[in-house]
Amino acid sequence: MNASLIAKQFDVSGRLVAVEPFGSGNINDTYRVTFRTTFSEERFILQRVRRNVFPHPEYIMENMRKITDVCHRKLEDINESSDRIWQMPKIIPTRDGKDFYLDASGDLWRAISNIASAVSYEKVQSPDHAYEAGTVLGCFQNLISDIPCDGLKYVIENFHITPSYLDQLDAALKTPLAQELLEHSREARNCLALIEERRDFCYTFENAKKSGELKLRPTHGDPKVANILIDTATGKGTCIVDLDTIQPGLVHADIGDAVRSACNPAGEDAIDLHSVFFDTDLFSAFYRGYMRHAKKFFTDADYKYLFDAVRILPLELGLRFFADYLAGDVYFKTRYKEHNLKRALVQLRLMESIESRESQIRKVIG
Ligand code: GN1
Ligand code: MG
Repeated sequence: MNASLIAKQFDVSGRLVAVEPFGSGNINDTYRVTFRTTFSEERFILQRVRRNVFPHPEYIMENMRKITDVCHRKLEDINESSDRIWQMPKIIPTRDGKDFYLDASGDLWRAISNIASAVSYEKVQSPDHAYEAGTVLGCFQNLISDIPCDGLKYVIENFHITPSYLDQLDAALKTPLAQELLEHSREARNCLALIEERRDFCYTFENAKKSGELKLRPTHGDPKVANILIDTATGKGTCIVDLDTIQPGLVHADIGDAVRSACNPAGEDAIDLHSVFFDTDLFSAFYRGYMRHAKKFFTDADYKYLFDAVRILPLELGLRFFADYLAGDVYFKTRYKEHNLKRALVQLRLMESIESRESQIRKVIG
């Protein structure tokens, strides 16, 4: 079924005038839809959720309903006295009152409100932008920090469990395709070596959970700068979007993921590897913004593991891209032949830059 027919299943008034591909997600198909009436226009975001990545897409909607209801309620109060109007998209129901639409082939489609007058960027723009990204993530985590984890579904099993990606790598390495790719590419062999040298480090957070030092909390799962909206009128962060991966996890995965994105000015798709580095000024700005809100729920153990979080997330994402490259690009959408390999190289370069700046980063953390 095509996106236009699906768009009409949602409860929006007026006539459908446009359905355009939207955003740059690596997983789902996203469209911006416009409906018009005689006197107004309504735009919303329509998405088809990829079933090979999210085996139970209805869990996403269950979590999203829970989280957005809590956040909308709290934001009504907070916005009375905050330095900005915090926003959060809402689910637009189908014409028969459901939170999603299942098409004939069983794919889940959902519609969410468009946050107008706000933009997001693929790459970090400035220290002010990094500060806003930190502020938005800290505010969001603080808002959801008292939601009990046992009321949330796991939408992706083993998401951000770093050793599980080592397992995926090991499984891929056993295939003839992976062996052939490795034989023909020195870059691929370099990637593998960088990961192998850090195999033990991959267990850091699983060990901290097992020992009881770090506890599960509700997390966003994908807080890269492209998912942080900035108000075009004020330049302030207004909300975090892409609520697909909300589930119990460690806030450290969110921090590391946001930082690997907000402190790499060259971006995830950098062509020239030499342009990739970890910018400690951007980190310092991000951290200041983040702590404005996060200090309300942070524990001593949370502080203790911050540097490891910053170091492990680019390693984990590099490992994920690399394992997918060796498996024949089955998970992330790719735009050219060695896209996943190039993405992996960028993340691993960033990780090396983080390692070489460890003392500066620790100084910022304090
Ligand atoms: C994927 O599709 P998108 O862009 O929202 C991925 C994230 C990665 C990100 C890297 C469910 O997110 O974990 O950090 O690509 N999402 C999933 O750009 O795996
Ligand atoms: Mg996402």
